Amino acid sequence: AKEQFSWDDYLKETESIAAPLHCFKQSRIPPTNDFKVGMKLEAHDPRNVTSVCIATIIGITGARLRLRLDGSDNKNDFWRLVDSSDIQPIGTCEKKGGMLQPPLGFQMNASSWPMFLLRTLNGAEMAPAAFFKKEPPKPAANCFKVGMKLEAIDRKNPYLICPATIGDVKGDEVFVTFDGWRGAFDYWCRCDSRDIFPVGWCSLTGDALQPPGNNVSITKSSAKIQSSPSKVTRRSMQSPQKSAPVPAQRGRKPGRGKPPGQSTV
Ligand code: MLZ
Repeated sequence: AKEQFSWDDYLKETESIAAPLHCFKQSRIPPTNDFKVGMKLEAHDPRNVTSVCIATIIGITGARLRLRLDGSDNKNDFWRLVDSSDIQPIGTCEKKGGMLQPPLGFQMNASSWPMFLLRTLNGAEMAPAAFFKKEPPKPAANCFKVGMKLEAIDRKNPYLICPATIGDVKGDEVFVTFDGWRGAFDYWCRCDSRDIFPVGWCSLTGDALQPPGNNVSITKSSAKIQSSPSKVTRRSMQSPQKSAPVPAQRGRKPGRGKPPGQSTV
């Protein structure tokens, strides 16, 4: 049987430490996910964040919901934690004096929106208010240090949560690097991002943590982190992956996602 990824072993092998819980804007114990597929709620449109829209729960994964905006296509699904401030019970928008908006890319004529809204809400199963959990408080400061390990959402494949390493720290931001993927999926984010989780998060929520990739990362930052490059190589040979190696530059926007002075060798 294929050996399962173990953080305990991996932290030892890489001689690294897990980022402490208080670094993250996540609850110490992941919130329970009581939602059910098919329920509707209000969500901020990720592509037009000032708009509050109706969304349907398409899937449940750990403490997250896979959401699709009503009137949108099936190509723009997004994932939100059950304690995200981006989601709220149906009726919240109206209570606050707001108006529900059609999603960006509403598939019908704009004039048909009021009728579409009536129909989509008619007989809908609305997610109960008690299922929405309070957003955890912000960390007091950016406590992350280069080399610390964490679990992070792969923003190019947002259903995936993967082992990652802090590659750089600048002000309130951190550079999240994905172990074994040669920088192809790395990104900068705020230290209070909801996309990063402490080591052990997935095992608590029941999410499937992806194993690290098998591509040896040779960036200046990782050279700084990895005290022994031979260990990285050994690790990558121990965990063969089915997926093809990812070219280092794949999908990277020029001038973005990489701190100045950091280069892939
Ligand atoms: N196998 C897919 C997904 C890779 C996910 C990496 N996550 C850090 C690919 O190669 O695109």
